[in-house]
Amino acid sequence: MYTQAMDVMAREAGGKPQPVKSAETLAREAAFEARIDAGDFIEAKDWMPDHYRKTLVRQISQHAHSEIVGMLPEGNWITRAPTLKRKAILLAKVQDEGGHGLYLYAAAETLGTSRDEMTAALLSGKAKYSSIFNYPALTWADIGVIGWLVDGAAIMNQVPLCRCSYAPYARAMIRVCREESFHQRQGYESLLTMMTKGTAQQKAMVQDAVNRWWWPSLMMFGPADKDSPNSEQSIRWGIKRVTNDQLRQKFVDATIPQAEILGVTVPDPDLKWNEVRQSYDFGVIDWAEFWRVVGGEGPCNRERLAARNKAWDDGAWVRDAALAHARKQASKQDAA
Ligand code: FAQ
Repeated sequence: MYTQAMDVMAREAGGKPQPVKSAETLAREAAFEARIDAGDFIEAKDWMPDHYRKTLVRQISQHAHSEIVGMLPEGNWITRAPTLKRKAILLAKVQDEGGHGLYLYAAAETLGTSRDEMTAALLSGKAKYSSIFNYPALTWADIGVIGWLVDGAAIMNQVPLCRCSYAPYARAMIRVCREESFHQRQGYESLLTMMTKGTAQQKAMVQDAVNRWWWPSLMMFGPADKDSPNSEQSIRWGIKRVTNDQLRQKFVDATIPQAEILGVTVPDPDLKWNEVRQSYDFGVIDWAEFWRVVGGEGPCNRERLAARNKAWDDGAWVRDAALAHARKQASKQDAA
């Protein structure tokens, strides 16, 4: 409700009208901050500030959408996997990603946002999902590289989320991380097979895939800390435990030795070991490309949204049938 007091506050703040907080709200906020400072975990039934709730819904729903859209680049290769073993592994992996999406939607629902609202936001193009899934998987080597680099980056980002201050998200992430770890290893193993036993053409295919996925994988961690509007508050609240730049650096440091074992190089002339920092220096990310992709202008954004909308429309009869069945069961129970 808009009050005169809000006008006064707005004039003082020199900006948008801010509601005056009651003494009760201020006391609750202070108690909440004290719990966060003490390292407590917050449960769904606990009081939380609106902004904490909104930040979590934003992050968790985007994460869920990423898992669901993330099924598309790899799902496209299930019918073309080179052996039965690789097909079974890929099927299991893509199915796991669908499962991750479901745990995450369920975690977001505990914050009071319905699955229907989140789905509508994804299908209309309003919601974000990870930039990485707007790049195409052109060859079979891309499937190995997605496991190695994309799942590798996802794990690096998600292991700290197992300690997120919001307990339902943290619990979901524990299971997700166990499965992501299998995903990363199967990708790496598939690339190692191609690089050690493959033909010259297969080795070249792996190098080409690394060249295309390297920079987009580094972009997965989000904008540089200085340009990340949400990081400071999210770290303060224990939603994120490690910043975007710190995670990106950890990923580069962990991945380069793996690239050396594989026998591939990353497309970065500025990459070099820094003795002083005991860490790799790496080149400048093309942030204009990142924001273009996040803004809907990546190579596959339209294709991905069209695929999700088609799947939703094609599944209408399944939802109708499930609902009709549930209604019939409920009326039988009422009659009994
Ligand atoms: N793509 O202030 P920040 C996976 C947006 S799952 C698109 O730094 P924040 C598994 C950001 O939302 C991969 N948008 O934001 C898999 C914000 O916009 P908003 C997904 C991005 O939230 C593998 C704006 O930029 N993982 O790979 C991206 O503090 C293989 C400013 O950014 C997660 O979602 C991006 N890369 O930090 C599946 C993990 N980066 O919301 C299938 C959970 C940033 O204000 C196959 N999420 N933006 O409109 C997070 O940890 C965080 O949300 C970050 C961003 C780190 C992604």
